Formats: sequence, structure tokens, C-alpha cells
Amino acid sequence: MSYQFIKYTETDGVARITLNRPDVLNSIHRAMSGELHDALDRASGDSIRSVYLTGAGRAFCAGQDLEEVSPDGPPVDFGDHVRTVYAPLILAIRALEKPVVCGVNGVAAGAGANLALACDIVIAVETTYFLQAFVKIGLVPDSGGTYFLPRLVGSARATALMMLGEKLGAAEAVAVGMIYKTCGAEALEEVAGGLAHHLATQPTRALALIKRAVHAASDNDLPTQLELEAAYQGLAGTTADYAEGVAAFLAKRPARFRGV
Ligand code: T3D
Repeated sequence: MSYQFIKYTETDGVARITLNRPDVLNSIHRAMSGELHDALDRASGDSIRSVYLTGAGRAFCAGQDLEEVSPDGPPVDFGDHVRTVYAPLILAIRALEKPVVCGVNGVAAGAGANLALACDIVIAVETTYFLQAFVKIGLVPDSGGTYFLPRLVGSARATALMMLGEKLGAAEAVAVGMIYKTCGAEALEEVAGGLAHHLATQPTRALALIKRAVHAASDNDLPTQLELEAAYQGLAGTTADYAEGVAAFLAKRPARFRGV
């Protein structure tokens, strides 16, 4: 599939996906979401060991393209739309057996904000902001917003952000634990893109198991999570990357992980 609304490249085990409708702040319409699905599917292949998601121009993503769902146009069943467009995108990112780094280059609003929060490590340009814009147009947060936000920042802050639709600056997003870190605009490529490249050289199976364990933790009690850790350690301990990691440690040399 060739892409019109995103850019997709594969370099050194990193799949780079760039949302690419800068004139409308990379807002998402059906054709673009189809391309994004396809790209995530490609990135699930064995040759890819990390994913980098970012946006072109001055925004990361302004959520749903509101022209596409204008009340003046053909009627849209929003429930069906969210089920078939946004929910599968979020689930695809969460299910990827490799880390997904999000480089938030500019405003992340509506479903765009929650698309970022679905990623594993989020780094944002320090001048930008996150916006649960839904309430401003009479909608409720979707794309996992009501799931991710309370878990990340607590229900008091999450509820206020969602009910008030106030901007949350990138620095405050770090301070409240919503994202990992900020950097200057000129450094995003190096910091966030560089992180994706670093992760592509790390023990991919262990990273996938860490991702799964963290996801499971929010719904598990401690005994269940301890058992899950034991099971995942059992798997990690059988990988070639474990053998390589220990051999490298004992030989006092850098490890050369192959992702298997
Ligand atoms: O199933 C369903 O469809 C329901 C699911 C919904 C999921 C959602 O994501 S709902 C939330 C949708 N998103 C929003 O409500 C955000 C709308 N955008 C904004 O509030 C503002 O654009 C921003 C706060 C994000 C940025 O403001 P600012 O002042 O920096 O930029 P701007 O001037 O508003 O936007 C620049 C251009 O992008 C402008 O077009 P123009 O005037 O230059 O021709 C604007 O219309 C366009 N644009 C921005 N966001 C969208 C958009 N066009 C279509 N859809 C957008 N979401």
C-alpha cells in the first residue's frame, strides 16, 4: 500500500511513521487512519524492533478531522466510527510486541492526544501542549483517554482535564507523570528519534514482555502480577539475547542484542 497521508520508512530496525496532513494539523480522516493501520501492521514484522511516531509541521495531531464528520455532511454514527477507526488503532499500538516512541512535535488534541498516550514512551517539544478537546465540541474522550489519563495522572486531575478541556503544557505533563520528558524543538529528532533507534538495538523480546507486564499491572493484584513476572522471566531467560547479555557482562564488553 502506498501512502498519501502519512510517511513511512524503515531504517536500522526502526519503523518511522509521520502523520502528514500538516495543513489541518494532521487531523485524522478515514483514509489516513487506514494508512496508519496498514503502517502499524507493517511495523509488526520481525525486521522491525521499534516504532517512532511523530507528526509533520507544527502539530502532532488535532484528532478527528472535523470536516469529515461535520453535522452539515452525511450523518455519521460516532459509536461505530470510534469502534472501527480509533479503538483498533489504539489496540494495535498497545499490542505491538516492540516499543513505540512518540515524538510529540506540536499540539496533541482530541484523539491525537490519546494516540500519543497509547505509546510506550512519549517525548514532547517543550513549547507544545496536550488538549482533551472533546468537551469543547460536546463529545466525550475516546481513543483510550478515559483509560490512560486516570491511570497516568490520577482521577482528580484526569477528570478536570477532560471536563474543562484545558491545555496541559508539555513541562506540566512531565511533572504530573503523563509523559516521559520534554526537549527543544530542534532536539526532538535526536532525543525521541534517537531513543527509538537505541531501543531497536536492545533485547526486543524482553522489551515486549516489559510492555505486556506494565499493561497488565493496572488490572492485576500483586500475587497475580508476581506470577506474571515469573512467567515472563521464564520466557526472557530462554532468549538468545539473555545469553548474549550475560556473556557480554562477564566478558566486560558491550552486548550485541539481536532481538531474539
Ligand atoms: O467518531 C468521531 O468522529 C468522533 C471522534 C472524535 C475524536 C476526536 O478527536 S474529537 C476532537 C477533535 N479535535 C478537536 O476538536 C480539535 C480541533 N482543533 C483545535 O481545537 C485547534 O485547531 C487546536 C487547539 C488543535 C490548535 O489551534 P491553533 O489555533 O493552533 O490552530 P487552528 O488555527 O485552529 O488550526 C489550523 C488549521 O487546522 C485550521 O485550518 P485553516 O483555518 O488554516 O484552513 C483548522 O481548521 C485546521 N484544523 C485544526 N484541527 C482540525 C482542523 N481541521 C479539521 N479537523 C480538526 N480536528
